[in-house]
Amino acid sequence: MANSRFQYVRGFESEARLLPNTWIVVRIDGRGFHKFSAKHGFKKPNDARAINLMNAAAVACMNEFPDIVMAYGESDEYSFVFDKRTQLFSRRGDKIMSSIVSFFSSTYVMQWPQHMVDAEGQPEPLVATPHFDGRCVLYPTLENLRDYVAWRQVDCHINNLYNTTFWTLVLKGGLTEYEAEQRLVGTFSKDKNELLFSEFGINYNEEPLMFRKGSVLHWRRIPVTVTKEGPTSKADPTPVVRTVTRQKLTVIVDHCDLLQEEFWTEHADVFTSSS
Ligand code: DGT
Ligand code: MG
Ligand code: MG
Ligand code: MG
Ligand code: MG
Repeated sequence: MANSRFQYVRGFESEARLLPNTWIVVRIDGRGFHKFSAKHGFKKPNDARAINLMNAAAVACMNEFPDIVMAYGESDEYSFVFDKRTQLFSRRGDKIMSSIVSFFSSTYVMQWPQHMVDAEGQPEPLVATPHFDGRCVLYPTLENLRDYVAWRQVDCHINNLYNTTFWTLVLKGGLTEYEAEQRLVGTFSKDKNELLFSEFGINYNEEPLMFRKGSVLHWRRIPVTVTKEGPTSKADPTPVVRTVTRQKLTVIVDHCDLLQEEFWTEHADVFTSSS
C-alpha cells in the first residue's frame, strides 16, 4: 500500500488477538431460519437434505481451514473448534470468525442445488439469501471445551425430542399446532418417549442418529490408493504403472455421543497435547 497523508487512519483499526493457548470456538447460526426453512418447505421436524447441506458446508470449512480440529452441528448452527495452538490470522478473532461465516455461507449457496433436490431429483429454487451470524468463544481447559460441546448436543437432544413429539402429534395425530403445544406443556423426556411409543408405536431411540445426536466432524487418516505411471528409477526410463497407497487426512461426518469418553479417547492426541 502506497504511503499517503491518509495513512494515519490505519492506526484506528484494532487488531485484537485472542488469548494464546486457549481453545477457539467459532459458532455460527442461521439468521431467521425459522422463516427461511418455512419458505423453502423444509420437512418437519427434520429435513435430512438441509442437514446434509449444513454438513457439507462445514466439511468444506474444515478442508479450507485445517486448524479446525472438530466441528459440531445441529439445526441451523455449527460450532468449529480450532487447535489450541493455531496461529491462523495471528489469532485475530474478527478475521477468523468473519472468514468462517463467509466461507460457510458461500458454500451453503454453492452446494444448495446438489442437496436440496425434490423427489424427481430437481433442485428446489433458492428464493431467499441464507446468511449466518458468528461469534468467537474461548475455552481455557479441555473440561470447559467438552462441557461446551456437551451443552450443544444436549440442546440438540432436548429440541429434537420436543420437535419429534410435537410434529408427530400434528402430522400423525391430527392435532392443531396449538393443541399439540398444550399437550406437551409440563411434560418431561420420559413422558414424550412414552407418548411416542404408546400412541404412535415410535421408539424414539430408533430415530436417525443424525437427528438425535447432531453431527460431529473430525479428521481421520484414510488410506487412498492411486495409480501412477512413470519411470521407477533414473537408470531405467521405461514407464511403469504402479499403485501407491497414502494416508490422507479426511473429514469424517459422525453422529457419536460427545458425553461419552470414546470420542475423546480416540482423539486424545489432538485434545490432550500439553503445549
Ligand atoms: P435467529 O437465529 O435468532 O436469527 O432466529 P432463527 O429463526 O434462525 O431461530 P433459531 O436459530 O433459534 O432456530 C432455528 C430454526 O430453524 C428453527 O425455527 C427450526 C428451523 N430449522 C432448522 N433445521 C430445520 C429442519 O431440518 N427442518 C425444519 N422444518 N426447520 C428447521
Ligand atoms: Mg485485501
Ligand atoms: Mg438464535
Ligand atoms: Mg438461527
Ligand atoms: Mg439456531
